[in-house]
Amino acid sequence: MGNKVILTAAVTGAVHIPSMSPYLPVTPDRIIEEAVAANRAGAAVVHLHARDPKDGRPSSDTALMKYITDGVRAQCGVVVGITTGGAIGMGIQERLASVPVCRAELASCNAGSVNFCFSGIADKISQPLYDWELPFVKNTYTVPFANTFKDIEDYIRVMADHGTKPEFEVYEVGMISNIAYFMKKGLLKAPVYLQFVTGVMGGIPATVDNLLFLVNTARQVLGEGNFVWSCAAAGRNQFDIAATAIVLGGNVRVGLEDNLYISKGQLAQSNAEPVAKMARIAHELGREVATPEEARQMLGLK
Ligand code: KMH
Ligand code: ZN
Repeated sequence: MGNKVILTAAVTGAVHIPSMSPYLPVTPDRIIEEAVAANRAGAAVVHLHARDPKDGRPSSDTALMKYITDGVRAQCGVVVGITTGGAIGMGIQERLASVPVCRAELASCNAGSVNFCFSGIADKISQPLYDWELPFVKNTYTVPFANTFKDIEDYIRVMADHGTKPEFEVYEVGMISNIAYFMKKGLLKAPVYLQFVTGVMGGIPATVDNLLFLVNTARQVLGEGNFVWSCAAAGRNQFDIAATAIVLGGNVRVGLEDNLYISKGQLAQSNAEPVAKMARIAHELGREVATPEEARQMLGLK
């Protein structure tokens, strides 16, 4: 298994808005289709958010999230991960509510508070499709993404009670120490799963040096063998940083949550496209993609 790479498809997220791409999946059925197709293209894991089918706004509706996770599981064996980050502006309990309902194998667990700003999108959209879009993105200039120690502890406990493993979203290097704190407290079993989310405005920039810094810090703070890591890069550095992660022996997340483009100026027409591109790059670099079953073993899922 040592050589296998887990590809995660982050299918829709809660950053990009429908006006940015006609290919961003919004309805539950489209999200399901995209997740299943991403699995066929090589994704062992999918990371799922829900959106309101009427207008594509990020949604915390647990019935929607359950419909999506059940739909994906009915059609393929991919490892299903759900968001607990939700969208900027959602409440802490609101973001957590799908964990007991969906009982997914993985759920994101945001490892600290950070500014998470994408208000600049508003400058690029002159004719938004929906009224909610520009106020939503502009709001991220003033509202932080709060994840206190108490919040993180509550999330870890609720996930443990429902058979869900936390995927720690790490936006800044100091957040690795937050995870170490919960390991020392006995709330987490090794290996913990880290997703380095680079390139968010407010978090660590997506550079090769920073990725090395994150990986080396995790080795020092958590101890080699106590963690599995993956890397996502928001925006145009997605593929460069993902290729670097593959060379460094890590795992990779791509998908329309993080980047709407497949290459400079060219929109990706599906999540399967960036997944297939990463699978090709991994193959060329001598690493094959993990199956969902192999990913389960590597992540210590039951
Ligand atoms: N939408 C972002 C605020 C997660 O899924 O946990 C956070 C996010 C991370 O997407
Ligand atoms: Zn997400």
